[in-house]
Amino acid sequence: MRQSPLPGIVVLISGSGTNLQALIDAVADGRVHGEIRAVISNQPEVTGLDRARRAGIPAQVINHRDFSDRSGFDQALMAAIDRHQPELVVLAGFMRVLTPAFVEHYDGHLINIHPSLLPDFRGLHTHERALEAGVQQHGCSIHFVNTELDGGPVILQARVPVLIDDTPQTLAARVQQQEHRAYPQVVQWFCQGRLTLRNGQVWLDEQPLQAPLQLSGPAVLADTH
Ligand code: NHR
Ligand code: GAR
Repeated sequence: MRQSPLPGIVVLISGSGTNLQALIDAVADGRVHGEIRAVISNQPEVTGLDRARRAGIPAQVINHRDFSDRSGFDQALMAAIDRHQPELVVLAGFMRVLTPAFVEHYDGHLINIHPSLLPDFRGLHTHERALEAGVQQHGCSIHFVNTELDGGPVILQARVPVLIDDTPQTLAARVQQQEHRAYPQVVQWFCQGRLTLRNGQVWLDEQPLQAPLQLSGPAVLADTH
């Protein structure tokens, strides 16, 4: 029997693309019922572009340095994305702040993974700041993007302990293992039509979330990225 077309996904990256790889792997082994139609990077020659090409996904660079202002870059990005008519746009280590025009264009169809337990440590250098603050727990948050930077409604968080001898690098690696579990789960909920944004609130399975969901349980397989 012919299946209905899979929901289309466009992934925006700026770097190594390990979250992209987690999504590619999840699509390949049937944990995400979606189709990654394109990967777009604002940085040329990053590893994430190779990951896309290796998976047979169209990979494109739109270099923000080629534009004189943010709105010109965002307009070009929107045109490139809309060619693929995606249901979902996924920010996966994407490092450029997006204009309100961009965010509003994809309202309810744009998600980000941020390396902290929001609302703590919005912005950049989150692992350094978590260590400086002396928190005992850290982690990642997946949220719908709105015009408030890292301030959109949170869908799912995953927590890790902070260890006494952690460096920003060791802490980042522990957080990223959880990112690679959490992001495919959220993308799958969206692809299944179970996850929506309504009037600024996250809904899962026809229920509004009263608080962010928490990913629990140990990773079953060692993370190999
Ligand atoms: N755009 C909007 N409107 N809202 C959000 O919540 C966004 C966003 C764009 C990206 C990711 C975010 C993160 O998870 C994200 C969330 C980049 C910066 C930043 O300051 C801040 C937050 C995030 C991403 N970028 C610098 C800039 O001038 C450039 C830094 C660099 O190139 O290294 O855009 O943390
Ligand atoms: C991830 O840890 C992600 O949470 C973070 O960058 C890393 C990207 O890794 N995102 C941000 O800092 C956004 N400002 P990846 O390219 O290997 O997926």
